[in-house]
Amino acid sequence: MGKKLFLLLIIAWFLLIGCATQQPRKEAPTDKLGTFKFNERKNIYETFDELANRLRASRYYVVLKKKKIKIDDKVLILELSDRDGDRKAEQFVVYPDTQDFGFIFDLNKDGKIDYIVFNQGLAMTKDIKPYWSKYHWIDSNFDGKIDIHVIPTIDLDGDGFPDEGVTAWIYDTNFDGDVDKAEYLGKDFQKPIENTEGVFIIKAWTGEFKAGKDYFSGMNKIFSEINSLYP
Ligand SMILES: [Ca+2]
Ligand SMILES: [Ca+2]
Ligand SMILES: [Ca+2]
Ligand SMILES: [Ca+2]
Repeated sequence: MGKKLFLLLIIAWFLLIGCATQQPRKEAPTDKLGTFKFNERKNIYETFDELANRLRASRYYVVLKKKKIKIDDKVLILELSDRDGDRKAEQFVVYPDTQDFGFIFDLNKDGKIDYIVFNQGLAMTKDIKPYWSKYHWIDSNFDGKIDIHVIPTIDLDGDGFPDEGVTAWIYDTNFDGDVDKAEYLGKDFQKPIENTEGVFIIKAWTGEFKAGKDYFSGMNKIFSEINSLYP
């Protein structure tokens, strides 16, 4: 009898542990961040980038919502999925024939997405190690429109590989859709990008490109569709 009781207790203990580990986390790592603060942008960026890596590796995948959307005369399917088991969406996918997927977050907890970690694709370090690279798109004033774009594959030394730890930040500081400011952020430097006749020339891994007028409108189309489906 004593042995049986002991065995039962052991089983009950394992069941309890099992249930406890299946409970959704009470506090997400992003909860500590609170709202978007410009001075903490690098820490916010790093926190979400790491979180996106973890969510992508998660084996949990439950589709919560689906919607037919139309972007530039293309009919696509937008899907929101739960990747951490809390029954709320963290991932979006647009298909067919797109590589558009990413992770979505509500930084200020107003029920609307304001932070997207968006698939950029495979990139390569200087020692030829492939890794998953992603853009960050931020609605920093929570008005439903993206106003910051972060590009992680920047090649300032021109060796044909992304510089480790260097990002380009493109800002719409007056929230009218046009770029007003841009900068590079490195591990220990901050370098403003100059405004050349209304455009900012960004030295990306894949070549230089210009950011200027109406820069955010393409991304805002997907962004507003995601928000219309969320939560
Ligand atoms: Ca979730
Ligand atoms: Ca929000
Ligand atoms: Ca905004
Ligand atoms: Ca602007």
